[in-house]
Amino acid sequence: TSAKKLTEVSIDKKDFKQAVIRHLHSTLGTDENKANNHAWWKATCAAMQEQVLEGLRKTQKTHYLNDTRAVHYLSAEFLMGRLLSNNLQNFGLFEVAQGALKELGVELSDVLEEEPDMALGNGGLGRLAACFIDSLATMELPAIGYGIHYEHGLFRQEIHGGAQIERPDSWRDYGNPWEICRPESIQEVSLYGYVETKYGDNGRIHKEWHPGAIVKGVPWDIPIVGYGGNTVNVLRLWQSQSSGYFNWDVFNAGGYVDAQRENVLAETISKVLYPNDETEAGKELRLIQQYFFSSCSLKDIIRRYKRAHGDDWSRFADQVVIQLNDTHPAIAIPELMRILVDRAELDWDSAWNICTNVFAYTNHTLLPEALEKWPARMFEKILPRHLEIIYEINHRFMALVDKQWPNDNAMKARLSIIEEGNEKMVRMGHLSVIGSFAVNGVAEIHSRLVKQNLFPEFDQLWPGKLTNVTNGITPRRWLKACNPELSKLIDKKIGSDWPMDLDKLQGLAKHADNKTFQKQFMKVKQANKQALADEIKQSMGIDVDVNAIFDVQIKRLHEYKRQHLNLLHIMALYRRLLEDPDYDMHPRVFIFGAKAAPGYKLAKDIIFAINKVADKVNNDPRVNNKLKVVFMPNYRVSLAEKMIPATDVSEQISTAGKEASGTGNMKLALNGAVTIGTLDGANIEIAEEVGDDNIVIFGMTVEEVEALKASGYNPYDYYYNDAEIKAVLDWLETDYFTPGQPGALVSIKQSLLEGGDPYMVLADYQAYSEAHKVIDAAYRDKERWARMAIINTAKMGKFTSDRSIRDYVEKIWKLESCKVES
Ligand code: DL6
Repeated sequence: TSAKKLTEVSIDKKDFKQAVIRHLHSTLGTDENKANNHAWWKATCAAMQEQVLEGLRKTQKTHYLNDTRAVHYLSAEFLMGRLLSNNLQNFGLFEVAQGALKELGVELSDVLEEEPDMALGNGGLGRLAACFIDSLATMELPAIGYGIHYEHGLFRQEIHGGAQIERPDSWRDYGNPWEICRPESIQEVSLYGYVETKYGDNGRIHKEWHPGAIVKGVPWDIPIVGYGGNTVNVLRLWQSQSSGYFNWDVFNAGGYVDAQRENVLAETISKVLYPNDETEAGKELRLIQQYFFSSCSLKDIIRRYKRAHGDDWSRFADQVVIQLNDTHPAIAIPELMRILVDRAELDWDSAWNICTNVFAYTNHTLLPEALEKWPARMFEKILPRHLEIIYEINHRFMALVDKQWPNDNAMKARLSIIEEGNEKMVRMGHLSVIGSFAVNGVAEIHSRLVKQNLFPEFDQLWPGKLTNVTNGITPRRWLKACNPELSKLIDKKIGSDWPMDLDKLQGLAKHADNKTFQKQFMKVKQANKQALADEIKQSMGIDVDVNAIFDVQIKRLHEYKRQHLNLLHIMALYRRLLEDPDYDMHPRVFIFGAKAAPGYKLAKDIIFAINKVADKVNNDPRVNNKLKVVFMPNYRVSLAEKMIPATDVSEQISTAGKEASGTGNMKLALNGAVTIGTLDGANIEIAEEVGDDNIVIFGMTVEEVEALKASGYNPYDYYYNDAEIKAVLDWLETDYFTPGQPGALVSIKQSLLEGGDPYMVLADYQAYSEAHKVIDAAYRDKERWARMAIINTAKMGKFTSDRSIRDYVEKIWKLESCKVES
């Protein structure tokens, strides 16, 4: 492979060892005798970074000399996780580093544990961005990721007395060895102020924005190493800093406190990641964050373009495509218009023509609370010129709507960027669709629903603009690196080129009935389960039996993802065991990992309930170790890497129509877990790939959900007609799980009854319970289960993020790969 080729020519064990020692001495000022694991980690990163930076230099030079068209992936989130292991793997240097450190008496696995996760994202959307930039570099495509250099990433979760407590995340407190500051590329961003209208000699109106504040955007570059190590792209993250312009005047005039206030505002912009995931975040600071990084990124893109093309804008759309990862960077659309019309003095139509050939937008959710809208009033205060531009875009768009649907005011109201109501709002989704040449959903069913339910008129207006690109995951991180033993087994069976061509895994299918291979495959699973069991014992003091079924639900905590459906079923199993100690079930360990948005009360209540039920069940001798419940705190990328290889059953149980795609479902199946899931998001496509025998599907379809809702869903029907549901919900009201605190878990019951059960948990309960019996029976048949697990791994080729990127390239970006000579 190219990784091997590069390794041969780049660095061997002896050189690597020398590089580590050199950095230990001259970068860190310590030596082999004094160094702790943290120092070894830093020295190893520095040794690796030498290789990485050489790759980066070559890549940038090649792209510049070839004047390549590039994609610019704008995302408010990049959930990168750890980089050392990934970079070693992608450069083909993992074993080299392992051997070098071993000779120094150091275990690479211990060193890897020193790295803090780079958690600059909430969940699926941010992790998708991280997988995509891995694939872009691997496929040698010219690409830059743009985002925010948050000082604090997603909060660290602690569990106290069963409840979630949020602690600040400080991923770069002791320095981050991968990032490079680029002061030479600092950008300035304006905020607030007012707009002056000027009339030129030629009668042309010119708008001048007089900002009230200017902040600096300082770029930090993180090199992104493609598999094989040939292309090293960049993730550029912007940190906000005070520009000093205004505060000096204020300061000199004696306004010390005011001057300081401006500093604080400027530095607050990139201080923290909003910890929301599909919940509302309508805060002024968030809009400022969005504008800040969009504006810095655009100016950076334009600077680079101008270096090659000067003031000739005619080729801009040929060279530049900008992908908006959700609506968070949608403000880039009016920002580009502002730059083109106010600064470059292009006429409106030419500017709009450039814009609408540059931007493309990905939608990641249909949940109304996650569709961004900003009060026009807030816009006027922070970005007065942008609001004018949005009005102008809308005015022209309304004329188009009138042409298509003459005199239809209801249609205009529906399609307008401006939502009229008590408070005028700017709809960022509408702005994104109108300003982009392509819009995609993230799984077949989601893209269909985007067309049918979210933007049907836009689909009529611009047939073909709305499309689908099913999500994917990088198999380098999510199989090769996180599951080394399975990877080695696969290498032996089908060769080692599957990480670049995941369809090759198909080759495993023909061995799915082979007893020896089944044993080998399940032996790896058992060893991974043992490693996780050790981790659970060490971090939480809970003993779990590796012969039990490891049943895992890992994702953000949200009602639509229905962790509470899982919990109700666990309580029902517990109850069945108490009523009948011989209740026939294979031992199960239910394992959760989930963070709740700090302001999302019910989500936090569900975490609390899981922990309280876990306390009771795990300490009740009557269940005879048939049932265990584990909530692993602080779910994050590096924890996922340990949980996923050890999973038998993957819980993907969202209400049909609510989970846009899911990507955890893909990671788990790739590692040989069997899905219990609804017909939602990418589960549907996973089912198509693995076949009905190798997945357990249950519950209502989207159509059934819609029909039940239309007919007037009443959760009490299920409560009164299903004795188990009633008993379990009533149990929540007692103090059985919360001794001395009756009612501590009642909010869950309330939301499912008085609250109307918005995600139809009770309606799907029976089907879910039956589906678990199917899982139980399948697992007891060892050969059948091994076959199912192998087929899951074998059939995941479609879900490599390389395929997603290929789809983007063909359908949207029209990019060409560019070979970087090593
Ligand atoms: O597309 C990535 C990921 C999907 O896999 C999940 O199904 C979806 O819930 C998630 N969406 C978000 C939405 N956040 N906002 N806005 O994270 O995207």
